[in-house]
Amino acid sequence: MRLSHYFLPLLKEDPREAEIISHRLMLRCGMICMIERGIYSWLPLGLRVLQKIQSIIHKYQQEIGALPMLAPTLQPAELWKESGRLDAYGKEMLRFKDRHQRELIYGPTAEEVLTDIVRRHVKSYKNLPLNLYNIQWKMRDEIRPRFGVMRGREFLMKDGYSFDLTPKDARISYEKVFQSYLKTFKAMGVQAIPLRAATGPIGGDLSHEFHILAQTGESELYLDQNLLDQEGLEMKDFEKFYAATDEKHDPSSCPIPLDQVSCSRGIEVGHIFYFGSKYSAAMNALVKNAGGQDIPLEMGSYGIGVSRVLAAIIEAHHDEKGICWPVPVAPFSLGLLSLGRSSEVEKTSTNCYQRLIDMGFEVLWDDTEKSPGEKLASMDLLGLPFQLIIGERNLQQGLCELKERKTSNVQVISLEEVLNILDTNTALPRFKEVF
Ligand code: P5A
Repeated sequence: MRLSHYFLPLLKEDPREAEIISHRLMLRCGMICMIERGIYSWLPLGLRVLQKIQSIIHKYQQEIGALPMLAPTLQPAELWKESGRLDAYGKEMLRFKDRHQRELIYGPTAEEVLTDIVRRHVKSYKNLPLNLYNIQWKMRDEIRPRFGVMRGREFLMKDGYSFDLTPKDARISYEKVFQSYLKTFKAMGVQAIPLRAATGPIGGDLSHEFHILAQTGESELYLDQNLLDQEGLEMKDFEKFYAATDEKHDPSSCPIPLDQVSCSRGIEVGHIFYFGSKYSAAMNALVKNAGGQDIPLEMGSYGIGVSRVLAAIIEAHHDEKGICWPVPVAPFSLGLLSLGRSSEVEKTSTNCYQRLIDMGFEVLWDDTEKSPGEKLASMDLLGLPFQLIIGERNLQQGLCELKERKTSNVQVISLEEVLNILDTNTALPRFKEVF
């Protein structure tokens, strides 16, 4: 992508309304634009990252056999009357009437919708287990939307729903999602810690939240210090460590010495629930078991805050100059900067851009008239993993600079060497067609 053909409204100054770094950087990089408190437009650069995050989610959902679908954003209030939660959600739920005076809501979550689909079409245990998920906009009329997309009113959520015959099978489904969420967040370049959590208006008695540790996190977490050193654990191993959100933490029944418990702040990027037959019994979603009896489905639901995790990734990956994107979620892998206006710089940059595109890399080429200083600063702000800098002086010796954004490590080498380094970097995504 040529910057001169792109829409990237960068801000030079820190916007005053932004209290935390991810919000500041998202605004400064032209990723989002607020249209109303807690409601944002996603500009081209922001959307690219959102799409990267979504493809990682799809990959790991597919791995556990969960099936993608798309539920509507609007739901009839009737369904929520059936489940008995219409009032429980209170003012967070946006309600309105259509022209026929039918009460509708903008879905804050979709347990009722999915229970309704499954009760219509699944009648036998032979069609189980089933795990359906979607990535869809949700609306929660938060009393205090803040920190940009971190706590929005309209936000993108991955929400999945599992259906099983028995509590034992349902727990297996829960554990599968638990495990796959750890992989999902890791693939996005962040470490998410699972903690025992309260279930709130979703219900049930088994629940875990997934948190990314960050000073700016809104949640207070109580963790066994040893948990932080662990890698590749299964759910049953995690259960051995004490990890609780502030709602669940109880110093009087904490099983480990309190001086071993560290209190940290975290951003809740995922939340999973096992609630058995809460919705299926209320909504009459029954299946026949092997003995021919109709019994209510055993269910769980599983959420990831897709737009929130994007902000959390920035909280975890930035420095004083701007964002440092982890490779898998970076909007482009590489920034190409042409410094100076000589025809040599122009010719080499054009050639280089074309070759990088042909190799399948996602490149953002700053081909604008801005000064070298400005180009370098905005590329650092944008935080693409690599920068390829073509400047007049180096070019006279047939050289250019390859800079790794995260480490600021610079190599002054020939263009062929740069292409070779990039070509052998297997972590960089390659595309046949660049969207
Ligand atoms: C699980 C999926 C649920 O709604 N029903 C379907 C269950 N869980 S949850 O914890 O309430 O939400 C899931 C995740 O959505 C993110 N989230 C938000 N992100 C941005 N702004 C908000 N206002 C907001 N509210 C929830 C969180 O990451 C949460 O874990």
